[in-house]
Amino acid sequence: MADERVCRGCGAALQTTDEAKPGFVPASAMEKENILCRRCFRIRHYGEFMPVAVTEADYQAQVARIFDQPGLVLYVIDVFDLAGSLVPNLARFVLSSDVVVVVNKVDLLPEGVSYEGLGDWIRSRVEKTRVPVDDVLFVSAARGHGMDELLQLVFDRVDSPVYVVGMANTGKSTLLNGIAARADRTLAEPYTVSRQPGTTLALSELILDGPRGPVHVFDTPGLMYEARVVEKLCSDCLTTVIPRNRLRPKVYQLNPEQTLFLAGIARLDFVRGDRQPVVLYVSNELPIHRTKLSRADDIWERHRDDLLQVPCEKCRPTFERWRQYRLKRLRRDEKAAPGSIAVSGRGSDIVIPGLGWITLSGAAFEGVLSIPDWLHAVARPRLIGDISRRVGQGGDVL
Ligand SMILES: Nc1nc2c(ncn2[C@@H]2O[C@H](COP(=O)(O)OP(=O)(O)OP(=O)(O)O)[C@@H](O)[C@H]2O)c(=O)[nH]1
Ligand SMILES: [Mg+2]
Ligand SMILES: [Zn+2]
Ligand SMILES: [Zn+2]
Repeated sequence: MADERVCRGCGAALQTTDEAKPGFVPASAMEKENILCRRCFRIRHYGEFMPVAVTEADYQAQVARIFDQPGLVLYVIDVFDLAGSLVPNLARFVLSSDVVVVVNKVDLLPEGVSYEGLGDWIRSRVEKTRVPVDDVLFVSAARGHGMDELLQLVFDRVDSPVYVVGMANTGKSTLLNGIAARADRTLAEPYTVSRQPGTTLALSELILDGPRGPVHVFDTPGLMYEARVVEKLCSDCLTTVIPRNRLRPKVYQLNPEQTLFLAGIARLDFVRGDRQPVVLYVSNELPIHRTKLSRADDIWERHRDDLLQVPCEKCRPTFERWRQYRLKRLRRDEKAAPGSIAVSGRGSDIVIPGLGWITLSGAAFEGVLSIPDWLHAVARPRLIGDISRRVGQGGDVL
């Protein structure tokens, strides 16, 4: 595995014959020691991106190694897109391994989040896919939070391999670069990281010199999965939609018959109920537009470019068809109707995977949430307790 003939950045086998295929380098470059393929070179230096889809069959062939040589699986989850982070059919590969769910990108979470509540919710969602979870860790691979604790787990694995596994774009390569840096292992070439999914193409091995002996850690390619916000948007749109900094909650005091547009990606109609605060946890850059329910269709028809902005014209065709959920705060004895989302009397977070979430307070609410038809919204107990308290803590009241 520690073969010189693979690209240090993405794991692709190096070749000099086909420029269009992964792993291409000009023949003259083959003489060097730590070789970076041309694609990695361009991603790093020019921010160009040439996504390469790892097919499911290819992917499974690669992760089959985990089944043959069990060890510690670090299952990396994007805290912003749990649904889009669950690897289909992972269970059968990891049954004999220890699985630690590594919830990444927590630097983006607003202050005041209940990590316990979030951890329980994530654990239960992962366990529903039959993957046994030994532990849940919260990290920011990019900013370092939680990485020391993670490194201790890794250093303990002197007798079996460690695999960093997860869907494309969850931050696996960033995590490995962070582990290497913390383990005082200077990489001649860091693993290639990019804003778009489909960066790492094959397994690549990193040998750490731990206090108890050498540890073998593997970066793995991420599986692509089309029904995710991150795979439907161009690089420009992603700059607006994917948060880059800690979220600042936006609090809207809404009256019935008002609508909120979360760019041109989601629409919340508040049809009936009590005036109440509605809190948005989305990228600070995402354009939000509040209007009367009676004007909302007109905004959608005529103001996508100036008011809603994202998705851009090029990305728009995949965002034309909506899926609609009825949202309703239920009374105690009431059951949710099919196709609807129940809001608890204690308040709920309505999660839109890859975009963020909307917190409803639990006051009387009836409305409709519209999102693209390839996405699925879910409700979870709210992560942040008292909304009115939040307002004083850096939230914007609008
Ligand atoms: N805010 C934040 N962004 C992160 C963090 N870790 C990774 N990212 C970003 O997530 C994106 C994907 O990171 P990668 O490390 O390339 O993800 P990957 O899982 O290796 O992706 P593939 O190789 O495509 O499977 C990049 O834009 C990273 O900067 C983090 O801790 N916080
Ligand atoms: Mg990667
Ligand atoms: Zn490469
Ligand atoms: Zn776009």
